[in-house]
Amino acid sequence: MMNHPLPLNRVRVLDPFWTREMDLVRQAVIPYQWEALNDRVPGAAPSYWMRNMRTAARAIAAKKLGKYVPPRQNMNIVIEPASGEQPQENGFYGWVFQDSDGYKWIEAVAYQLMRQPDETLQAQAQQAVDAICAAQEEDGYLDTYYTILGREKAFTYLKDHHELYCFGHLTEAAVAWHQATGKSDLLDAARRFGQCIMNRFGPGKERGCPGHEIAEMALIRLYEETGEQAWLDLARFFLDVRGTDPNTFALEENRRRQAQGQPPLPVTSDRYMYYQAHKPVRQMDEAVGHAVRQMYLCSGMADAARLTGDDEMWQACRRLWQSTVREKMYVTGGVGGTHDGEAFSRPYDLPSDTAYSETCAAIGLAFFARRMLQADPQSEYADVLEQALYNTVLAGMALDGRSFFYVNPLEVDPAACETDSRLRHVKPVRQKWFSCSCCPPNIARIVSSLPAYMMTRAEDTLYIHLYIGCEAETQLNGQPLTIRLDADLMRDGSVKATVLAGRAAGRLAFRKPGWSRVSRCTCEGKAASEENGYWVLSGLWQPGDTVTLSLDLSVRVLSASPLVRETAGQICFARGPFVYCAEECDNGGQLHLLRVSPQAEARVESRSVGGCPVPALRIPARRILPSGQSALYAPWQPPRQEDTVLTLIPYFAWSNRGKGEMRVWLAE
Ligand code: FUB
Ligand code: ZN
Repeated sequence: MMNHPLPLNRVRVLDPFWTREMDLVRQAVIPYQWEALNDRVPGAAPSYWMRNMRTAARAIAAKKLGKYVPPRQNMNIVIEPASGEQPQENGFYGWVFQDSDGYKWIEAVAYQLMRQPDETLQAQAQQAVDAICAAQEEDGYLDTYYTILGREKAFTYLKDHHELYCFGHLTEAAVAWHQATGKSDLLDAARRFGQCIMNRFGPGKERGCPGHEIAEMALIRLYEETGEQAWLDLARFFLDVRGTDPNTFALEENRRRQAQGQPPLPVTSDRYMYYQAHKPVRQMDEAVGHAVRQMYLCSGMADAARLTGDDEMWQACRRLWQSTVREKMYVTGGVGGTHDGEAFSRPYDLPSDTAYSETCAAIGLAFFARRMLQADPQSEYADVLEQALYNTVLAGMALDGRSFFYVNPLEVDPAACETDSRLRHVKPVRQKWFSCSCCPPNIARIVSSLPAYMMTRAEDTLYIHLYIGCEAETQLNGQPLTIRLDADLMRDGSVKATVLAGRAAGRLAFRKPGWSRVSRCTCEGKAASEENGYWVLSGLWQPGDTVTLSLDLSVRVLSASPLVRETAGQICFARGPFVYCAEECDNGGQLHLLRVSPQAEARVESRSVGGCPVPALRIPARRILPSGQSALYAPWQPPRQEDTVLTLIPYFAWSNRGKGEMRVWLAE
């Protein structure tokens, strides 16, 4: 079964919670990031994005005149000015993939323009688009790092040098910009770069594949936007080459070694697990290596399987999905537990305090889930999509939209983060920007494109995956239908779908959330049947028809599998899609001394956190008193404890009230 997200300009989000988030991105995050891309945020790490684009454009002009003087720089993965020195006028700065930050920003702007036109914003994005087009070489090549530092070396280090990753982000931005404005300037730039890539790679040409995946799903998006088969073929080529021998990353490594007079290494794939190039994709069965890469690969695979009917590819997607969500995902929907390479660890290794759980990896999981839903609407995919979105993805951004988390731990002790090198990656407060700033613009683009995750449409069925209040214009069996969804999961579990306009025969499918223990779905004159975790109602739909859902938002107590060593003897709390945490500002420090019973009755209380109204939980608990034992070790005695009442807030809202301890998992 194939189904597609609704066009963004056909869905108007009305949900109070999500409207706030989307407006925040529009009003605070996007303008702030524009300043960041232009290096105008005092105290924040410079981005160099606009600077690199302009330098590349000047380099291209100078090359044409035969007057190009390359900067005095080596081709490193990240290049910063020497300490105390100003950047060289003609130099490249930042990470090798720096171009992608601005591409993500344009994509986010495009989605916001589909929500609501805005001349100023569009003019700024046009400036960025023009800068990109000016940085494109005559043969379509577009990557400022190589244009500035050594075009002759282009495409020789696919494993780590991210050209195809930047191409992927450019393409995603180009499609969104085209959809939002009807303008084809960026789309043409992406196509021309795509053609330049195709001139070099493909069947009968050089073998190669992205060292950081995304081009696969982006090419498929370009195919779906333009109908041009070549893009789907190139995506499949990249997927087919990956992990096959002789391994293309090994071959390129050997070419470099040869140039340096070093002996060659074996060209087998086994060394490339970190890059998901250790075996052919259709044989993969475990989520491994760099987490964002793995999630982006899975997304491309799911798209390819959907469009080509490749069952082997689909079965691999299923296995990778299960490995991810059954053995390697945090309760907050984060993935990639180890900071060692920002990667997936072994099954059930989900540490709370040293967690990596990169924001981009949770975003990648949401991409993967949405694509699994498109290929096969099963509620388990939507459950995980929601878990990632409402918890880790949102936690990546402060409630004022002005600072961000890259790493999303489930337990924080600021004093430890600041002194312990094993926790160097964990920040107790969000940062203004990062020298590697992949996450902030990624949050901007996913939040701005929220409607693409809420519903999907097949010929005869509208699937409602997320209960986010909105008005949506769609079609069933070719007939128009406008539906309003009234929902506010922050407040209660009642959801109502009302047909506002149109008249169409077909099916409406409402997800039965995994977290809702007792739920009902009713509609006068229509019986709901259950299918793959959805209530399905069929018949003729016309204005005034309503479907009422009652979802169970009572507080849930969760435990992790006993195989997760880290959380043995601990529980956490959740309500609807929200996972909760305790913060020092509500509960005092030393959160590890709190003891809470799974039977404790939680009261829901409305609170304002960082200006955002949230339902807090108040739960009777006990606190062990450290004064009960002064020696480091002593003969056991019942601990001295006192009664207390815990305050828990949704995880996404933590660290908005200053620096302090935080814990999701609490001792039972
Ligand atoms: O390599 C590009 C991006 O930077 C990755 O997706 C992130 O994990 C960060 O390493
Ligand atoms: Zn990131």
